[in-house]
Amino acid sequence: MERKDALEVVKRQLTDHRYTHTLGVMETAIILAEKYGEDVKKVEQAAIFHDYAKFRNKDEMKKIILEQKMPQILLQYNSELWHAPVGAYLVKKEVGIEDADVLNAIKYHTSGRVNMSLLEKIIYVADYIEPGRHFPGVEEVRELARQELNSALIKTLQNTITFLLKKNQAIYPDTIETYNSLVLKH
Ligand code: DGI
Ligand code: FE
Ligand code: FE
Ligand code: FE
Repeated sequence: MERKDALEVVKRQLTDHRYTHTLGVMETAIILAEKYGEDVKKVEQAAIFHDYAKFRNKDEMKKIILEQKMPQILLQYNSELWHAPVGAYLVKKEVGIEDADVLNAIKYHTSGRVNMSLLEKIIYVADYIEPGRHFPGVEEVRELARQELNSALIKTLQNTITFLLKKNQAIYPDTIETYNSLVLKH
């Protein structure tokens, strides 16, 4: 699918603010793809569709998680986590995207997972550092991303986990396991 058509499809699913975020993720992810040697068209597609399900209602997402036999543990955690696996499912079903790596980059863009592919890492980091993001510490991650992708990924996970802890939120197991696996490997 051409970039223009893909953007038109996703725009209908998103608010203006979230669409602008999506353009930022696309731009950032392409820069990372060129730097780290990933397929630019795949990265572009994953970035465009990563938040496809962000505004689906919770009951619809819950039904999909139940019916598609996704990890039921998701339902115990913040519903903010649901749009990633549900998005991968819907992008395949409604848009016809079949590339497994692209679908996994969408599926794991919120939690991460152990042994992420290069494409998955690029989308995860780009989502955090795109130009529209203004989290405390984001500039440090932008600098790390210019040097070494795994360091940027670890810092993103650290910041996210710290943010969740401060808000008294539960940490999803994949998030912790992703962090641990990277720190132990590094
Ligand atoms: O969809 P975006 O806002 O672009 O970003 P995202 O999909 O990376 O994250 C969405 C939200 O999910 C964000 O507010 C933080 C939250 N989140 C990420 N990891 C975890 C989490 N929430 C919980 N409870 N546990 C996690 O491990
Ligand atoms: Fe998201
Ligand atoms: Fe993210
Ligand atoms: Fe996003």
